[in-house]
Amino acid sequence: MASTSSPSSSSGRVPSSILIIGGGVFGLSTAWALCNNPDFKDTSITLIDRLPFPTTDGSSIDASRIIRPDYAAAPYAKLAAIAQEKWRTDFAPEHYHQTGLCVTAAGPEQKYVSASLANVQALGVDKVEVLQSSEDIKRVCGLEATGPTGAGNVGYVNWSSGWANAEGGMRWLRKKLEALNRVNFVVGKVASLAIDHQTSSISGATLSDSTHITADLTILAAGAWSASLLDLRGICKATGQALCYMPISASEESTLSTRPTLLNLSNGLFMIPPANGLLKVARHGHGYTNPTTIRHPESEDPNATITVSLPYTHIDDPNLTVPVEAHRSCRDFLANIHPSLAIPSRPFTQSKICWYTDTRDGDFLISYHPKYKGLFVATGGSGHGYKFLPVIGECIVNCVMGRTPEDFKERWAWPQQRVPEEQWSGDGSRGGPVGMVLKEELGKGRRANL
Ligand SMILES: Cc1cc2nc3c(=O)[nH]c(=O)nc-3n(C[C@H](O)[C@H](O)[C@H](O)COP(=O)(O)OP(=O)(O)OC[C@H]3O[C@@H](n4cnc5c(N)ncnc54)[C@H](O)[C@@H]3O)c2cc1C
Ligand SMILES: *[C@@H]1O[C@H](CO)[C@@H](O)[C@H](O)[C@H]1NC(C)=O
Ligand SMILES: *[C@@H]1O[C@H](CO)[C@@H](O)[C@H](O)[C@H]1NC(C)=O
Ligand SMILES: *[C@@H]1O[C@H](CO)[C@@H](O)[C@H](O)[C@H]1NC(C)=O
Ligand SMILES: *[C@H]1O[C@H](CO)[C@@H](O)[C@H](O)[C@H]1NC(C)=O
Repeated sequence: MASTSSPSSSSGRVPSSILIIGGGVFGLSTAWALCNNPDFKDTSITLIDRLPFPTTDGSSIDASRIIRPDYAAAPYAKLAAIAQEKWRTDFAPEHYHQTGLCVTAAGPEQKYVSASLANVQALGVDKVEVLQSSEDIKRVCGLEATGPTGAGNVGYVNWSSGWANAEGGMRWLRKKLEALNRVNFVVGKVASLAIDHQTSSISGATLSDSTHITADLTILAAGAWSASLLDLRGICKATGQALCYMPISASEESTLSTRPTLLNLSNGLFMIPPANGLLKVARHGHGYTNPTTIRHPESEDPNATITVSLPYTHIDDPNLTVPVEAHRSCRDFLANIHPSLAIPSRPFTQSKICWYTDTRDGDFLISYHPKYKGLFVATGGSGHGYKFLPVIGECIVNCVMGRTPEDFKERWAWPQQRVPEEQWSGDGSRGGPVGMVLKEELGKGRRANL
C-alpha cells in the first residue's frame, strides 16, 4: 500500500501537542484513548468542533444507531463483536438495547445477506434464526401487514444484535472525558489546515476567526466535512441519507420496542424500534451528493478551486426537509410493514439528512497523510462507524503509534490511487436509487409539512 510510514512514530517520538478536528465518534473516542494511554501523559490534547456539543447535524448524534457484528468482511465482524461486548457491559449499557436485528433482501442483495450470515455463524451460531419466507419475517418482526410484503424474501435475525441511543452514547463518553479534565475543548470552525508547502508539513489549523491553533500532530476527524479541509477527491465523499421520525403512543411503543430492527437490504430502508415516543424510519442507501465548489484546500494559489460533495444540513437551512422522493420511500416502507402507522393522519413530524463519509469500498480511512508530516486522518465511517465508539479510538491511537492492527493494514491505509467516484464498488450493503444530487431532488419539491 501507499506510504504508511509515520512521521511521528517512525522517530519514536510522542507528539507534545495534538489537535483533533471534529468531536464525533472518531474524534471523541480518539481523545478518550489518548487520555487513557500513558504514552501520551505529557501530551496536550485539544479537540475542536464547529458547534457546541452535541453537534446536532453531526453524523454521530441521533436517536439511534444499529449495533451489529454481521459484516460481510471478517475483520469488521470481529472488531464489532468486541465493541458490542462493551456496549453490553461497561460502555453506556443504559443506552444499548439488545432487541435483535432482522436483515432481509429480495433480489441480488441476497448475496450480502448470505456472506454476512456466514460470518455471523462462524463467530458462533447461538442466537441466529434463518428466515425463509415473508411469513417468517412478519412473525419475527411482529409486522402488522397481513398481505404479502414481497414474495421470496430471505433473511435472518440475530437476536444478540441491538441498537444504541446514539446521542446518549456520545453524551456518556463526553461526560467521562470532561471529568478527566485533560482535554481542551474548543468551539470554533477550522477554516484551513496550517500547511507549510516548503516542508510539506502541517503545524495545526487556522480558524474562521483567523486565530491559529498550533500542534505537533493534527488529527483530521471532521467526518463528512473532512473533504472541505483536505483534497479527498476519489478517496472520500459525503453522501446524504434520509431519516424520518413519527411520534407514537406509549402502547404502540411498548408493542414495537421489543422487536428487532428491520433492515431491508434491497431498498436500504430500515426501522429501528421506537423509544422516547419516537419511531424512526430511514434509508441506508447510495444517498445524495451535494457537489460544492470550494477553494482548493491544499493549493498555494488562492484562486484555485475544486468541486466536492459536502454536507448540507439544517444548520445551513433551518427549513431543510428530506426530498419528496425519500419521504415517499419511507412512507411506502412503513405502509408495507405497519399499515396502521402510515395512514394520512399519522404524518412524519421531523426529518433529517445525515451525512455518511463514504470511501470507495466502505473501509475506514485511518492513516498518516502520505504527503504532509504532522497530519493524521481518521474518517471514512461509510455509514457504519457508530457501533465502534467503544473501541475505534484505541485503534486510531495504535495506528498513530505505527501499530495498525494486522487485519486492517490494507483496509485503513491511504489509498494508492484516487478512483473516480463513478467507479467505486461500494461495500455491497446499500439499496435504493443511485446517483441522486440533493439540490436537484429538493428542487422537485419539498414537503411543506411532513
Ligand atoms: C443516517 C445515518 C445512519 C447511520 N447508521 C449507523 C448504524 O446504524 N450503525 C453504525 O454503526 N453506524 C451508523 N452510521 C454511521 C456513523 O454514525 C458514522 O460512521 C459516525 O458517526 C461518523 O463519525 P465521525 O466522527 O466521522 O463524524 P461526525 O460525527 O459527523 O463528526 C465530525 C465532526 O467534525 C466537526 N467538523 C466538521 N468540520 C469542521 C470544521 N471545519 N471545524 C471544526 N469542526 C468541524 C463536525 O461539526 C462534527 O461534529 C450512520 C450514519 C448516518 C448518517
Ligand atoms: C424489501 O424490499 C424489496 C424491494 O423493494 C421488496 O420487494 C420487499 O417486499 C421488501 N421486504 C420487506 C420485508 O419490506
Ligand atoms: C486571483 O484572482 C484575482 C481576481 O481575479 C486576481 O486579481 C489575482 O491576481 C489572482 N491571484 C492569483 C495568485 O492568481
Ligand atoms: C424558512 O421558512 C421561513 C418560514 O416559511 C421563512 O421565513 C424563511 O425565510 C426560511 N428560511 C430559509 C433559510 O429558507
Ligand atoms: C449473533 O452473531 C454472533 C455470532 O453468533 C454472536 O457472536 C453474537 O453474539 C450474535 N449476535 C450477534 C451477531 O451479535
